[in-house]
Amino acid sequence: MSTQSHPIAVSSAAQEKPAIQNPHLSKWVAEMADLCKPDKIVFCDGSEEEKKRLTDEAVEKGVLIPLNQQKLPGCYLHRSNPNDVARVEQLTFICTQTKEQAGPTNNWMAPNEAYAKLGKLFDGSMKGRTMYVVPYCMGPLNSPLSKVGVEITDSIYVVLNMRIMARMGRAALDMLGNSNDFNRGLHCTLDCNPDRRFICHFPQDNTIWSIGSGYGGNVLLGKKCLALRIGSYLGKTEGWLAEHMLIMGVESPEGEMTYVAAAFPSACGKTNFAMMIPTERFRGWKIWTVGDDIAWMRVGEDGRLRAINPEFGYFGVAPGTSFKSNPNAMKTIAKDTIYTNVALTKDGDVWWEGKDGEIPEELTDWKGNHWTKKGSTEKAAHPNARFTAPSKNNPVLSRFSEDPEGVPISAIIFGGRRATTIPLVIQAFNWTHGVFFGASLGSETTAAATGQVGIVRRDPMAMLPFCGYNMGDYFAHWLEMQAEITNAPKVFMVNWFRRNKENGKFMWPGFGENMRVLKWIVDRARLRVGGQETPFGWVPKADDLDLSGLDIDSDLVDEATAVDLDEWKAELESGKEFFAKFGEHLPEALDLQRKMFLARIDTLKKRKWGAHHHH
Ligand code: TSX
Ligand code: MN
Repeated sequence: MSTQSHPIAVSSAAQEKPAIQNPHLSKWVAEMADLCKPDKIVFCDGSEEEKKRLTDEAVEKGVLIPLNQQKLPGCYLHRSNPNDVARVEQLTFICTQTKEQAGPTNNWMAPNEAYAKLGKLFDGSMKGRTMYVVPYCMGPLNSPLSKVGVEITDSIYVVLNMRIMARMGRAALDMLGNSNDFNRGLHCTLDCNPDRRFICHFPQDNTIWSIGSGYGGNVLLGKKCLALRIGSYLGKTEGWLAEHMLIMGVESPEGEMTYVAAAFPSACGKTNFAMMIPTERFRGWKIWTVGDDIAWMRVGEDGRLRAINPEFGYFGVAPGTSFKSNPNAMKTIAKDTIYTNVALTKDGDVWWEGKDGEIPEELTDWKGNHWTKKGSTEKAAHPNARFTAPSKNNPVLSRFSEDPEGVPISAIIFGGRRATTIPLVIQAFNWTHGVFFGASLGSETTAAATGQVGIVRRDPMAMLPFCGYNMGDYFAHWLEMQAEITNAPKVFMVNWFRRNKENGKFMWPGFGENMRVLKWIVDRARLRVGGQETPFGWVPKADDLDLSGLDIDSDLVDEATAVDLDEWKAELESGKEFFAKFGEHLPEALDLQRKMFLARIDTLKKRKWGAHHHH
């Protein structure tokens, strides 16, 4: 059966040529149309005309609510189904030939079983609906690091979000040409019943099938599904890295630019860090955003690790975002933004917990119900409410964000939210030690809904929910990358969230003051500042961190940067169990790193090393 047997609507720009010239693409679209049986197929070209037409249709159908166009030009509100507000890890599957290939940290389904099970759900799922074919490119157009995907979806919301998050439409199709090398993504919203919700990845087929959800992380297939899960698998087979990292350029007052990539688990303020404005003391220093969530990194001709941001927009958490925490994000989302599950004010403005100013007396909450400051106990915005905004709105977007060669990475940072143990900043001794830092990454839970608050969850490289193959093999891939890199980035661990043991308060002011830490990192990466060797890595000496003008007690900074033998011993012992999960797949080098750490601690405990180094 061919696409001709279905009524086809094409948008204007595509009408000069046949809708799809690529034979592999037209064959696949025909097969998927055969399966889903839509009333109509629309090939998206990414044009302004198409955006307007789909936006109008979404408004008419109630999928989008126009916001106050004076205050928020080009902005709309979307309310999701209340049972469909976040990624669902228990319904996310890696469908490799064997369970072992998916590894102990992923849900696994055999590919044939998954195709059969989801095939039944997709069968006729688009009857009476329109099937949109959305070609897109992850990464700068025509960059050797970029990848093309095509998402088939029945959701206008998905099309309009994909348009912001990726280079979408005709340009991506032109880049693909007649190649068969594209990711095949199929999505159908169904009725958002969690019993019929599955997000299945077929790394060996470069295919994603997502059904039963309308929530971003599950349905904007270019992002977590392609750029991380499938991407990490492609990275392993093709010799590059797909990472859950922000990318930033750090510019000195002299105009020297240093690029840093950083992985943080959720609720650590990754987007805030990616758009950080240094405090007054660091006037002349500037942070430029290349990306806020995902980095694709490959060794360049020059032997350095080069990174691109595969995305074209920000899909960020709204609650907590304010002019105080992130002024650049507030400017980014002031126009052409789709808001999902935020609260609505009487005059068509948006609101969420943690926004600047007074809490409004009355709102419409994220479910569309009347909400009052005095009478309501529930939150007005969903805690996972989102904004989808184009990166070109970001006032500090790096002018190299579209560089097809990628930016050269000098430092890699792993960060977590930890009340104890992990110092403000520590540098690994070498690449292998740095990979050990990443593999040991952990963060404390903040949302009460996900279980106990303050429990350390292991989240290696912040990739636990996003690694598309066996994570033990992923660690091995990281270690092997060293062979290709002649000029390896220096690796660091940071913790903005250490608390004072006596009063429980955060010891480090964070936010713009993180520039002080970043400067040390840049200077270390450029081999021009001192440090103190500890059994765990390099930490700044008292005078190495520039603390001038900082309104906190120097004892507190000492405490924030201190390392404690007993705390680390407990940390390393708790890591043993986690590493053991990977069995034979855990690289020997990582387990040896852990054991060497422990042996050093035992040696030093006999000599009371800690007495000189913490207070
Ligand atoms: O984003 C954060 N960053 C990185 C910013 C560049 N947050 C918010 C995390 C929630 C997503 C932080 N919170 C940071 C931080 O560096 N640090 C903290 C902890 C903290 C919170 C409040 C204060 C200080 C530290 N308030 C006062 O000191 C007044
Ligand atoms: Mn993320």
